[in-house]
Amino acid sequence: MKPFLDVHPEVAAAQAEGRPIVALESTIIAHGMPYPQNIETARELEAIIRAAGAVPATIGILKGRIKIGMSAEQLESFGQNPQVEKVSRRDFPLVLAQKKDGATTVAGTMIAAHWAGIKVFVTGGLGGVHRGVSESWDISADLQELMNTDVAVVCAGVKSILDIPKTLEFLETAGVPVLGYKTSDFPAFFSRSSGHPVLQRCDELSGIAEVIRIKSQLGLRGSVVVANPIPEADAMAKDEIDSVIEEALKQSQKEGIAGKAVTPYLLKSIVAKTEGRSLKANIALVKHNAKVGAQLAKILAHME
Ligand code: PSU
Ligand code: MN
Repeated sequence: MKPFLDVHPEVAAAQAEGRPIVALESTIIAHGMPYPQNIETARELEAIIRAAGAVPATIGILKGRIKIGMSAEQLESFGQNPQVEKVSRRDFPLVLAQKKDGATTVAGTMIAAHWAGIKVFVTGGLGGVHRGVSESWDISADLQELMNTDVAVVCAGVKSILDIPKTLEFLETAGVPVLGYKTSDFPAFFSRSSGHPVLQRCDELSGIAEVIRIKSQLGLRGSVVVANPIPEADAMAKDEIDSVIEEALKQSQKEGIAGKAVTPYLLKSIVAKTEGRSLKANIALVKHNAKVGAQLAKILAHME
């Protein structure tokens, strides 16, 4: 896969010296947040990771080349480009063959991070089993990637646009340990609690790093999910966000939205309906994840 990757010099230097690296996704920039907050956030995440003593590697595809870490201008190009494809596992060969631009999802970013030997990835929310799955069969490819690819993912749980209990059942079947950082309750993205338990609460990142290390030494493939709830001060009232999500779901069904368009449609609709309050919460939780992810990457780098 090396011939398809462009590793940014800052990332390459960190790799050569065994310094901690944190992967970041680009779908959150291109399809998850509006301009200009998407680009501002992408830049801030990189700054937070650097300040914590790790090296950020934002991953995406430009003209058919997989970028592991990007320059400021390259990052900016994801912010306002309506042509940029959303790239999950199935999309890599086509987007590379057509030399297109592509924003990598959680699954896509995990794949590329793994190719580049990066062990920790920070995002906002995972994809999962959609509500109404028995009709739509809509299950995010993120879940299969978590099952198969050995990259730890720091997230704030999943949005309740998804069926949270079914998503957790899938992860259990897939053999993915879901650890709660300072929580015993799987977080629901905008709110700190989904009402469903994680496998284990961990109050220390060193404990989480130990689980990741042993899992890898055992040769058990797949991810460890580090569920890090949104900070209390930034969390939204569950009632408010739940009713907005209900409305967005109904609207998407009425408009016949399907396939890879579903998640971006719902995200956009939620931002519009909350007049940006959800966007503020979204930005706060990813920043928090970036800080925790950088600390985790540092501990893991020391263990090696
Ligand atoms: N959930 C969010 N924000 C996001 C996404 C999901 O709260 O930005 C993005 C991620 O990139 C995730 C993708 O990997 O959507 C999942 O899309 P799908 O459901 O089509 O697999
Ligand atoms: Mn889907």
